[in-house]
Amino acid sequence: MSGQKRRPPIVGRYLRQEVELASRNSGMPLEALRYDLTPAGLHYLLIHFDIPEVDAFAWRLRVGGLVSRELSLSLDELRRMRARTVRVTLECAGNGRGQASPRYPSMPWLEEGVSTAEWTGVPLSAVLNEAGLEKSARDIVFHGADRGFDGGIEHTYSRSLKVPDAMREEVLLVYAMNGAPLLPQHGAPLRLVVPGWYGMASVKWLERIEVIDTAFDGVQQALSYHFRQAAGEKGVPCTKIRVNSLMVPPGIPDFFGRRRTVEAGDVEIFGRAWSGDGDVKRVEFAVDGAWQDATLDAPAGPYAWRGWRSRWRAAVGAHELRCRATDASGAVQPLEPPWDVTGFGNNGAQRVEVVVR
Ligand SMILES: Nc1nc2c(c(=O)[nH]1)N[C@H]1C(S)=C(S)[C@@H](COP(=O)(O)O)O[C@H]1N2
Ligand SMILES: [Mo]
Repeated sequence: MSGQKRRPPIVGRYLRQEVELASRNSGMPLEALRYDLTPAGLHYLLIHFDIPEVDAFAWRLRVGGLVSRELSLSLDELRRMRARTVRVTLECAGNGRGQASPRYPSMPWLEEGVSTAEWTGVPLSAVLNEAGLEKSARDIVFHGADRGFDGGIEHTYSRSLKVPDAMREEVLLVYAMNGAPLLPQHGAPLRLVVPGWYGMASVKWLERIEVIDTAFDGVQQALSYHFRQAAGEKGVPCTKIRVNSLMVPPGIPDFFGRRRTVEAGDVEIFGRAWSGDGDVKRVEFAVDGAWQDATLDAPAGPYAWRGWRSRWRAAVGAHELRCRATDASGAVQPLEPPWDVTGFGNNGAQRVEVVVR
C-alpha cells in the first residue's frame, strides 16, 4: 500500500479544496493559548469525512477478534467502570503543513492545530483485560463510525496500536471533555485518547475494537501518517508529538493579513510549549534573531503543555519574534520547517511579524 500514488505537491496559492478543508476543520485561535484548558468550542478540529450520526442510546462498543470474551458495552456500563481524567495536549500531525513549500494538498494548517483538554473515561487496559487478550494478539484496531474515500480507496476511519502501547494506563476510552459530555465534533459518544501521540491515534466515534495477530494495514495506518522524505517511500509511522511551542501574538492584528501592531515599551510575551517525548525543559524567545531563555511556569502534567513567559522591551520599528522549545529527550525545534513530503511533524519555530509604534 505504501507505493500508492499520492497527490502532487503545490507551490503557490491555496486550492479551493484546501480552503474547504480549512473551513470545516477549525484551528485554535492563538490567543486561546492563554487558557490552561482550551474551552471545548475553541479546541481545534480535524474531521476527515462527515461527523457521523450516532444514537447514543442504541450505541454499543463491541470488542472482538482474538479475545477470550467478546464484549458489547453500553455507555452506561462504561460510565459505571472506574473512571480516570487526564490532561492532554492534542496536536494534529499535519500542523504546520501550510507553511511548507512545496506543500502537500491537504488540511493547510499554519500552526493552530493544537489544543489542551481534560479527558475523562475508562482506561482502555481495563476493557481489554475484561475481554482477555489471546497470546497471539499483536495489534488492537479501533474502528470509527465515519466513512469516506482517500486516494480512491473507500474506508472507515480506523487506526491501530500495538499491545504495549494500547495497555499504557493513561490511554483512555473517553466520554467527557473538560467535565462535560463529549460533543459531536469531538467523537461523541465515545473516543479514544492516546496521550503524547499526534491526534490521528485518538479515534473518534469509536464503535468497535478488534484484536488481530497481524500488522493492521488500513489506509489511515499503513498509507497515511508516515514521515517520508520522498513520495513512494515506505516511511516512518507518525507516533509521538515532536517538541513544539507557540506564543500569543502580542498587540492588535490587522483584519486582513493579521500583521501585529504593538505599543513601544515593556511587553509581556506568553506562550505554551509541549512534547510527546518527555517534559519541556527549556524555552527560548528571540527578537530579530537574538535568543534568550524564557521563564517556565510549573509543569501541568506529563501530557499537557507548559506555560512560558518572557519580557520584551519593544523599540519602535519592524521586528520578528520567535520561540523554540527543548524537551527532556534533548530534541530542539528546528528554525526552518523540517522537510516531509505530505507535511507531517512540522515543528519549525514560530515567526510573528510585529510593528512597534
Ligand atoms: N473517527 C475519526 N477519528 C479521528 C479523526 C477522524 O477524522 N475520524 N481525525 C483524527 C485526527 S487526524 C485528529 S488530529 C484528531 C482531532 O481530534 P479533535 O477534532 O477532537 O481535536 O482526531 C483524530 N480522530
Ligand atoms: Mo490530525
